[in-house]
Amino acid sequence: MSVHAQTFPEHFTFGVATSAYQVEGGIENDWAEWERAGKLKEPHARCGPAVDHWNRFEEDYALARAVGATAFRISLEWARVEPEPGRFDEAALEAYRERLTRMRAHGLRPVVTLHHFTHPTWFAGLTPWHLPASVEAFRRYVRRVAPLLEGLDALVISFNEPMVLLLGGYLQGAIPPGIADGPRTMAAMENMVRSHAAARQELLERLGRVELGISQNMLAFAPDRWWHPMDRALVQLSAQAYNHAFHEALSSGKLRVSMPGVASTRVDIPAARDSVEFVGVNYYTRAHLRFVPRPPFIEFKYRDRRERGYTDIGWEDWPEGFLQILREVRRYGRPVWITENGIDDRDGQRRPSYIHEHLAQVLTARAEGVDVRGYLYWSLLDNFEWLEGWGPRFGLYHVDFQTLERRPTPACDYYRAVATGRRLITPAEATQPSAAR
Ligand code: IFM
Repeated sequence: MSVHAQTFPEHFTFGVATSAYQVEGGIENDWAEWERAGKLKEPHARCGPAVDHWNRFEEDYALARAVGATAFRISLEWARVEPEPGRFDEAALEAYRERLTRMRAHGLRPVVTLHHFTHPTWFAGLTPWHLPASVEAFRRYVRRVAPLLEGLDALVISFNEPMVLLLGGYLQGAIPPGIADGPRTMAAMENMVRSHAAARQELLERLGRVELGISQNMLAFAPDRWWHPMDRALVQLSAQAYNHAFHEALSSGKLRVSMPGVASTRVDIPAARDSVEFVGVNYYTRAHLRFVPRPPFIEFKYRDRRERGYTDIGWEDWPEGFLQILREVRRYGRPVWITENGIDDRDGQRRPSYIHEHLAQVLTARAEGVDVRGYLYWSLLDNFEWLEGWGPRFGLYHVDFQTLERRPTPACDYYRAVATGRRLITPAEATQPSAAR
């Protein structure tokens, strides 16, 4: 790699990512209900106080600055803001405004997700995503939170990983609201696209301009049997449906999904056309797909074909797939933000090289002309990992889940060295005294 290709320009942003339910603590929403129903892998696990970010936000902003971050991704918890339909909690709104203002004061650009998997407890009963009323419910919420963003130059993400919610919550029934129905999944997807467009209108009305996108979980798909035509066909269909259909709808206004025997839709939503300023990519791993001759016709596997060793959550460590995805999103002709990338690494030893190898792919993509503007590491802190509960550890900072003490992992020094030095160095180089200069 040339010296130029190893360097991040001044305007490239390094940051960290979190989400409300996973870190704040004390939230009553549909996930808290799901936990009480014993539906996590470990049926007694609870998110509860999470890692108390709600009270420790100043400390956490300082921790982010200490690793060289200049952007901080949070999400607003809809359930805090609108605990009953149409009743907004002014104190919660004020508390979020204070947190965003303090974030700015710490020198961190806010990256604000409006929806990160969770809902107020009333949502699924009254306006679940498969009903058109969900669009007006989301619009009403966004109208009330839009003023919080005034004057902050925030990057705004309408939905985090909508396909994860749709697959898990509407097609498989494994996460709230626990529906397992193909046509409802497609109706929900359409309404989420419409809701993004509605959110955009509300934000523009209030703020005049907005930098808006979604954060899409993108998998590098591969055929389980490279020679098998059905496995290869599944890769094409899945990449289109899972990785691209949402991005494409927000670019062209045309929502197209075709997963024969599973779920399909074809609908034009003109309000969604050109409705993003950036493309948000969450990249973690590769997935191998195998055709099976019975519903749902797909088997999904993580393989370790290069023998790098699975990450602790059991995912393949496949940095090459990151480049593949970055090349693919160039087609949208928009700046790209890596809104998440990270590793569950429970002893923290492997994280520096994971970051190094993934940032190398970002630099290669940039050298090829992909306009990647920023990288937000998932996550600043160890936190609550949904169905997996408290096992996984993605944090730059290790959190003692009893005392909530935050302790740096080796990746903190590494990330700071790269983010402040603006040059991709190896983890070994970062331990040498001159590294961060
Ligand atoms: O923790 C999640 C996050 O909420 C969404 N993206 C993937 C992360 C790791 O699984």
